[in-house]
Amino acid sequence: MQSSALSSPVSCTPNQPVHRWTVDEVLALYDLPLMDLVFRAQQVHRENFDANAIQRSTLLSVKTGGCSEDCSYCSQSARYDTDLERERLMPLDEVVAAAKAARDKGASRFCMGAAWRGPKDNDLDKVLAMVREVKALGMQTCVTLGMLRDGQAEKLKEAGLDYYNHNLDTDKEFYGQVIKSHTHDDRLDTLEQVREAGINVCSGGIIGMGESRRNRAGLIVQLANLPTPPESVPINNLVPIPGTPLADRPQLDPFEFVRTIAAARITMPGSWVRLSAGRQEMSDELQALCFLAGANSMFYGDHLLTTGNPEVDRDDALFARLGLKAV
Ligand code: SAM
Ligand code: DTB
Ligand code: SF4
Repeated sequence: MQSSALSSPVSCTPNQPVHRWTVDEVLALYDLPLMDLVFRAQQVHRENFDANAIQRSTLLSVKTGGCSEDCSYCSQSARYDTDLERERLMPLDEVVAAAKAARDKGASRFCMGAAWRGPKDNDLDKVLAMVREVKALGMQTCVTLGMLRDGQAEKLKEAGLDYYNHNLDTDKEFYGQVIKSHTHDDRLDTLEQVREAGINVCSGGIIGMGESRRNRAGLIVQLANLPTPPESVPINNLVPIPGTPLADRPQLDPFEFVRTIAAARITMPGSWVRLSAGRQEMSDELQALCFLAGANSMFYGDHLLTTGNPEVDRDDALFARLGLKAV
């Protein structure tokens, strides 16, 4: 007779991914005919989620521009001439008013972003007050503040933070071609601190930066093979920003974006996959295809951090046309 461990088809130990993906396996997903890939992603999606429910987060840039880092895609790096007005940390009352407005329009999560390499302790204290007050409105809270130092994640957890966003952005191989002021390992280190503090992890990447399909597959593998995959996986399409080194990158085939969503869905079946930056330029039909491929989260509100997002009325009309419900 087999032992129960042997007879069990997958050993699903907490904190262990069900399957360790290889880059070749994920490349094989990318290489499937699109209809087969989307069908498979939709099957996985339906086994794990309500296929008609989309989670909506609203973003607010609480500290804009003047960032020390050199991320080649970013409007907020002080190293590039991007025409962006640098702003100080927003006052608490303005942040709370924006969160209330987002809640009243139907967002379930409020995500506050700061253009920092990482927060200084006195800035962190101000963000902790924002987290407490937004949480008190009954919303889920998320912040993205850059790299964290020892003890900072614990303070965020104590303040009631639900999610910390920190993207791997691209795979380890391509990372140094896009960002030189910090490393992929630095990003992993912060993700570990967030996880250890008991905060949900939000981590994804950007596609369309000139990376290869292998790099895209590598990013998906690195996210899926984390000791625990991120609860939330934002997939951003590069928004080209004049003045940045990536301003003139040619547009990627939109179906490659759909394939990336599908690969994220199949490899991270229990994660919320977010259709993120770049949505303003997408047709309603392309967005519907992304939902079919397993995206079930989006940024909702007229702005991302420094660039536009579809207007709330357009999104509401899309939800009505597709019979989607917000969660
Ligand atoms: N400074 C913090 C950090 O780097 O984690 C938080 C803010 S940063 C703007 C958050 C994320 O926005 C980046 O990791 C990147 O994935 C995304 N992002 C920034 N600029 C973008 C662009 N032009 N197009 C697409 N995504 C972008
Ligand atoms: C994420 O993955 N995308 C959001 C959020 N996390 C912080 C940011 C997108 C930024 C797009 C460019 C901008 O508006 O500056
Ligand atoms: Fe700074 Fe974040 Fe922009 Fe990089 S992505 S330049 S760390 S704000």
